[in-house]
Amino acid sequence: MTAKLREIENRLVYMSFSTDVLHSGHIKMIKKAARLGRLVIGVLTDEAVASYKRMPLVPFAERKTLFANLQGVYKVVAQEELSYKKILAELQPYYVVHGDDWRQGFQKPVRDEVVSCLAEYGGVLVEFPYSHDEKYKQLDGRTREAMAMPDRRRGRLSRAIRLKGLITAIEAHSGLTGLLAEHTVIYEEGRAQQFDAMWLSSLCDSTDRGKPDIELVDITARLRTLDDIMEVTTKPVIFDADTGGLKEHFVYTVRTLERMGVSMVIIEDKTGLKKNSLFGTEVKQTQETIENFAEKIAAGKKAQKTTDFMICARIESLILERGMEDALKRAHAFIKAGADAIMIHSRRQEPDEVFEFAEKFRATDKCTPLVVVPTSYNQVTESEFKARGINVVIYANHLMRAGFPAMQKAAETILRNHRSLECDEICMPFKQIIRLIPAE
Ligand code: SPV
Ligand code: MG
Repeated sequence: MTAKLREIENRLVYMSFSTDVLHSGHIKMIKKAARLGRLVIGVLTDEAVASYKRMPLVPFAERKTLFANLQGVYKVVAQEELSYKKILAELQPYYVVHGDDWRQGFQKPVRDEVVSCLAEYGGVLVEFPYSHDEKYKQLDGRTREAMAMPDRRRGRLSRAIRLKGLITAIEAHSGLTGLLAEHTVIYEEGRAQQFDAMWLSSLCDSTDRGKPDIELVDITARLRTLDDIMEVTTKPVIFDADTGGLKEHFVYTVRTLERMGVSMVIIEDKTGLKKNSLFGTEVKQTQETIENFAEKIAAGKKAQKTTDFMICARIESLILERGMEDALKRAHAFIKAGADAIMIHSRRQEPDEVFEFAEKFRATDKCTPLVVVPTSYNQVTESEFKARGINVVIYANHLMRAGFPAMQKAAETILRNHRSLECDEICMPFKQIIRLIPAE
């Protein structure tokens, strides 16, 4: 064999994969790529996949094994970032192979970076035509359906917190708002930005029914809303269970939520007639004793059947102006009773007290997830929360608050004009609204 031939055969060819499902289209591409030289497959780590699309269904180790056992694959490596920059600098492959679909759309910035990395050392980009086969779309649909099943959905919240450090949740109070939470996506620097989870707010569920947020909308009614949302979505759910009710009732709530696939229930340490926290001390609200609330948490933990269901204790000491020491004392006591996470709530305009709590809490507890609801101190960005040791940011009422003024304006516009023509410009075209719900 001539030296030239050997050199050609030994050329490294690099392809990167994030897919959960390997189909014949991928196999075809892999076969073609393997003919170019020694094929190295970069498998995106779970962290990398979660950071730019959704949580992977199949964990990294399994995806890696899958590729390692394919014919024509020389080696499998971990690609730790969406960007190819680091891995290309390390491997310096002669070829990078990709489908041509990334020439446009949100992956273009990633492609542009690959092109400039290859130019630095004279590498070549090979793009194979991307296959838009209907059957691959169906496969993807089936993967999504599997993600909606309770056992698949439930554990994804704690996994996402572990992988990403900080996750976000947006409120949903109906099937339609659930669809928005599920599908709203924006593209930024080659990444698809979307919400990780949904918040089943008691405030929004009550408001949507024209009722006050005082546990009047009971758990049976709340479960109806939950089921409507779960029917049309796949993302993990954080359920606002108010005070959790009586300990004897809470154990049933835990089992039901767990069975339905909810990932986390949050209960607040109040007793008696619960009022919304944003009222603070303007209304009469009573905080539960540490002992009683700890007992409720312990009973809930004992009742659950799986290991991935989380009970989060929500502390109202700052809302009710009971002080930082009380909030911290409660946090430690509730964790001792079995709480898997702590939500610290505040209604101040400034984040100072939440930051102080996080700092003091993290001084002794590095790992219990911390949850915040920054409705009033909404100037803080997600990256700042992350830097301060917060793990879950809940946007608790924004779809409800955005929807109501739009509906009110439409109603007033019709009344003012005695017809609906003028209203059209603020309404979604009816041709679009009938397509809003995806057909089976
Ligand atoms: C809710 O959304 O129902 C909450 C958060 O419990 S708050 O309204 O801020 O109390
Ligand atoms: Mg609530």
